[in-house]
Amino acid sequence: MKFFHLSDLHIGKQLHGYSLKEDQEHILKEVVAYAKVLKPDAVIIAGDVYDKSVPSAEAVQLFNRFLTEVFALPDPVAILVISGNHDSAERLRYAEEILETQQIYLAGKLPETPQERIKKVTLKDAYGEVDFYLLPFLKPSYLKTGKEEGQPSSYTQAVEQLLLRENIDFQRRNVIVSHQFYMGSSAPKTCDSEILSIGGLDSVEASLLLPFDYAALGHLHRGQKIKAEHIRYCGTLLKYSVSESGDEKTLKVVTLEEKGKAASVEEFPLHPRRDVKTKRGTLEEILAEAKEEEREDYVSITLTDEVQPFKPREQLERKFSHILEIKADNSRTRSRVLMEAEPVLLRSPLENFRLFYREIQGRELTGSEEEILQEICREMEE
Ligand SMILES: [Mn+2]
Repeated sequence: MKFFHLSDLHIGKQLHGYSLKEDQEHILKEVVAYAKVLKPDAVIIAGDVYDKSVPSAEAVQLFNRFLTEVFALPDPVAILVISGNHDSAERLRYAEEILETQQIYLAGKLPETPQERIKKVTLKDAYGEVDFYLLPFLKPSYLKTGKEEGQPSSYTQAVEQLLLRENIDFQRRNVIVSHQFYMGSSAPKTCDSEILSIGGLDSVEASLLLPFDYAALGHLHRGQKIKAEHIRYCGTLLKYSVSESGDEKTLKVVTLEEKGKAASVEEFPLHPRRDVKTKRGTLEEILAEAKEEEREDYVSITLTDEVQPFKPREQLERKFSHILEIKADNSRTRSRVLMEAEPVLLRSPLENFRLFYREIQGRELTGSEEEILQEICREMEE
């Protein structure tokens, strides 16, 4: 059994205001080209197909084209998709039952009541059957147990409850597809293009997935293993933030042989239309070193000039057509950062508003205005 492990396509995403449509189109075409050659049995998308729960018509068209091209390949390929936290589960599972007859499995709906089950898809190869469990993104509150004592209090408990209900036969080959923040003993590598809750409150204990033959995960945008070789995030196909500029994005192809034999994961290089890069130096240095082939790349530029150069953006735009940001790092900005790092006085919301009001309006609050605000602050605290 060979399958492509994809996740976090975030179709429709923008990068610092630039539409990534052409980049996403280009990279999905490369995935299709790889499928033509490598002939996988399945393509798995582990959540965050779209960047928004209400994707643009353009984004829907792009995904539609990708599905159509995979579907049109000479050798049949099953397509398995779960919804991520960015997707609308209901919209993603449009025409779910009809599409299933064509080997396109869309899991958007979570088994909410104890009677419902996780969507299971069984595919066959020379070694027999493989069960794929498609678990869409979930929060503990999504599960309706009907009584308070059974209600999961953490993300780990919620996933555990759902898996226990399945009575999975671990003598068989099983793959779980899930979109959560799984954590092993050490903290996973995160980056700026993900939205995670502060302090990892949404984390799920990865050891729950150990009994599976492979865990195809989505949510984290950096490809990585969690806790074991066979529990993996594939990472995004494209760099979705400046913090990923040094990463190498690859296509992950998983092969499962007979039960008991470890899954193998091969990585294939991807060739994005535009790279995401960081540049650092004086304006003169950056202009002199700019290469023609990086003209279209997305660049984050840090200028180290001690004296503010003349119209830096205009000059840089002659060399780079997709500038994400221009930052300054010199002794002045560093001393400013140091000053800002001095302890900040903690003021009450009311005091802060008074100061803000004075600055904007040029006068103090009147007595009645002050009363209204006191009332609002009280309500806020309650
Ligand atoms: Mn994502």
